[in-house]
Amino acid sequence: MTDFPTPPRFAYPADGRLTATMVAAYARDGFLVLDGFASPETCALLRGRVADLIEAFDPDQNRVAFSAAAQAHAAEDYFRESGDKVRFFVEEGAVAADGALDRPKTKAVNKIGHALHDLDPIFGPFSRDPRLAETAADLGLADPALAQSMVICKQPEIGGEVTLHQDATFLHTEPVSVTGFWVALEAADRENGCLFAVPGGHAEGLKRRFRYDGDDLVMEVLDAAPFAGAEVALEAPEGALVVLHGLVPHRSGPNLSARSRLAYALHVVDRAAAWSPDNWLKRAPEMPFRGFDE
Ligand SMILES: O=C(O)CCC(=O)C(=O)O
Repeated sequence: MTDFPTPPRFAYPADGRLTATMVAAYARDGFLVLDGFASPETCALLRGRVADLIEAFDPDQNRVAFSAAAQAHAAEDYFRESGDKVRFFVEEGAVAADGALDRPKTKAVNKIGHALHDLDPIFGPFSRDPRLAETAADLGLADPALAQSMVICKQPEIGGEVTLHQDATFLHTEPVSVTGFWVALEAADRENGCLFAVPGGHAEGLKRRFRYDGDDLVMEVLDAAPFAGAEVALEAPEGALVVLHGLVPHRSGPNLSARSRLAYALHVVDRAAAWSPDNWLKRAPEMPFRGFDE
C-alpha cells in the first residue's frame, strides 16, 4: 500500500476562532483537520438520529442509488428535487437485478440529503453551532449561507467510493466560495474509507462544473489536466472536523472493512458571491438559504 504522508492536524479551538497558524495552513493546503469539534455524546446523538431516520425510510417507495462515479442519479427527479428535502439514496451495489435491496435498509443507505440543516430537529441546531459561524468568519466567508447537508453512511463492506472532485464543481458561485465542514461521526481511517485530499490543489482552479444545460444535468470539463500533487489521507477520529476549500480536490475510498464510517457534511456558500443559477441544487422560493444565526 502506498505510504501517504500525514497532514498537519490541530485541536478545535473552544470558541471556534482559528489561530493564525490554522488560517495559514488552510491557505496553503486547502484543508484543515481539527480534532475534538463534536463531543462523544453529540456524535452518539447524531448516530442515533441517523438510525431513526433510516428506520422511517421506506425503500419500497424509492430506491435511487447514488453513485459518485456513474452519476446515474442525476437523471432522477428524486435526486434533482432533493435540495430542499431529506431524501435517502442507496448503495449501487445493494440493488439486485430485480430492483430490490439485497440487504437490510440499515446496511444499504449510501447517503441522506440535502437539507438536513434546515429540516431536521437534530442536525439543524448541530449545523448552526455558533462556533462554526466563528470558524467560517475566520475563513473569510463574509455572509455565509448553509446550502447543502448530507449524512454519508459509507456502510461496512459495500460503502461506495467518492471519486476525486472539487466541491465548487457541484455548488458554484462567482467567485468560488463553497466551503465544506465535514464531521466524523465515527472514526475514519484508510481501512473504512477516510477522506483524501491533494494539498495545495485548490490553487489549480476549477476543473469541472456539474450544471443544468436546459433540462439536462451535464458535467462540463473546464480543464482536462489531472491534478498535479500527491494526495494525503485525512484520517479523522470520532468528532473531528475537516474543513475543505471549495477548490481542493478530495475523495474517499470504498469501505471494504467490517466497520461503518458515518460522517456529516455541511456545505456553506458566501452570499457576497453570486450563486450560479444553473447549479443542480434548487430550493423552493419559500425555503431560501439561511445563515448560521437565521
Ligand atoms: O464523506 C465522504 O466520503 C465524501 C465527502 C465529500 O466529498 C464532501 O463532503 O464534499
